Amino acid sequence: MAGKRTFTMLKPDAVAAANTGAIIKLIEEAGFKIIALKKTMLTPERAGEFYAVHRERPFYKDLCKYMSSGSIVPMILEKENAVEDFRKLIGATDPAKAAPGTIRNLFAKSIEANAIHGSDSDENATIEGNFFFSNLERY
Ligand code: 3AN
Repeated sequence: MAGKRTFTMLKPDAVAAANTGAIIKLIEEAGFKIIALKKTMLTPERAGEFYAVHRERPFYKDLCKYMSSGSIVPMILEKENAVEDFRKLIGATDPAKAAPGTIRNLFAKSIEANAIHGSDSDENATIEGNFFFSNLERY
């Protein structure tokens, strides 16, 4: 499945602002098929595990606190060239730098509360998808 799937997660700011439906509409209109989806919440410990690569960064502690502050919507998506195309659809990490029309440009509140996550490689898409979903061979 290399290159065909990516992982995304609507963050607490987007879910709390009732933007779940609007963002999913943009994702589907861009040609991504939803393979798996759920609404759930992370504990600070689970958020820390998910963002372990950022352990040494100054924003790590706040990020874990923020990511466990409300509901999230993790999803696995399918499309040709999924990882790269999805990163284009969501825009830059900092919403002030996100291109017009991208999901972060439209919905993100700040560099931390930036509405949505998108995997940065095929390898991480698999790891992150497996973090939230099991039995993916059935999807
Ligand atoms: P992206 O989500 O665009 O791949 P990463 O992987 O560099 O960006 O960062 C992961 C998450 O950490 C971001 N989505 C954002 O919530 C948070 N983050 C990144 N950089 C900063 C920063 N300078 N200050 C606060 N939070 C940040």
